[in-house]
Amino acid sequence: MIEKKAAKILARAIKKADPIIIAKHQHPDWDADGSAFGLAYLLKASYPRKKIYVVGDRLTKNKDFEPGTAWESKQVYPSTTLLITVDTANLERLDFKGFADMPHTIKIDHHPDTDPYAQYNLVDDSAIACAQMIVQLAQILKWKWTPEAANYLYKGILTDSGRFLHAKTNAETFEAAAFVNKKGVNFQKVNDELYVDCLKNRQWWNYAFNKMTISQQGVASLVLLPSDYEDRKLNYEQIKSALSIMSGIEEIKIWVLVVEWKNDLKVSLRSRKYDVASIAQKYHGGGHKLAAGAKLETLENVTTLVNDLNSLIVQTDTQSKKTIHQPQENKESKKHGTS
Ligand SMILES: [Mn+2]
Repeated sequence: MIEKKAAKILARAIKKADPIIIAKHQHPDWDADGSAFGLAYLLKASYPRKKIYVVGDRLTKNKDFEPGTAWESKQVYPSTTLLITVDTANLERLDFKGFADMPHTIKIDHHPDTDPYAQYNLVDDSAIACAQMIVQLAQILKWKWTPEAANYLYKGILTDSGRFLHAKTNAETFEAAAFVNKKGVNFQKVNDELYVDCLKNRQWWNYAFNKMTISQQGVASLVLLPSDYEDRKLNYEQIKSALSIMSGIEEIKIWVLVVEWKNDLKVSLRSRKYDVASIAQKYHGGGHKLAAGAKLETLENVTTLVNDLNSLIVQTDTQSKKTIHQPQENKESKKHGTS
């Protein structure tokens, strides 16, 4: 839950600011896009005279709050410029080049605050989605609502919570969802927009599922190369969505997706139980205990990575067998989610 004191600090900074630039992480997901646009529509409704921009890649063709091409190359920003970043844990991942030139910066995020890069860092890592935090801020600060703001923020909550299934989903999540519903969200419509898929994507999943391999210990791995996706006219998000075909399968304890994209080997690691972040750290990555990301240097490293994950399963299972007769609450799994 966001403290009133923290919300007031944000409100004071916003009152003094013009323009306000809202930035998010590279390759935005719906929580990043939803938080950024949700916040932009709320601020525009509440402070109609302020200039508000959303920078970086977008998930849709929405042209609102576009900064124009000149903006990012601008040498001097007015001293009243405020940058608000959403859903972005590390500065390295921020989809905005002008950070160093920003006179005022605020970070609003729900990941562990390992990189407090802004002048003010409003972080709640108990929140399932950054969008949930924006809804709470709007409630505390009594911002004006529009149906667009409500729809964008609901998409962030719905996707980061895995449709209200992931570990950190709680009463606050449902309260935020109920609140945006009263502000104009049509649950059915949003669900159809996000989850009704096209045949091309399902055929891609089918192809990917057949390419997946599973180790004896239960590590599923899927390596997707340009030769796999080039002829299919898929964007990065669509390619990466193949990660989800490996989830929710009893025999698969850890699942790994490696995508070769623009000369990078991007790795996504997921599990229901095992601390995959500890392995991700070995491979230029990190993240949550059950959902982490990494980068590989060569394709040969996939074997090493899978071996490390096999060992992680064996070690964790041996450890839990040893401690089985002294039951204790697993605090770790409560602290970390899969957002
Ligand atoms: Mn998020």
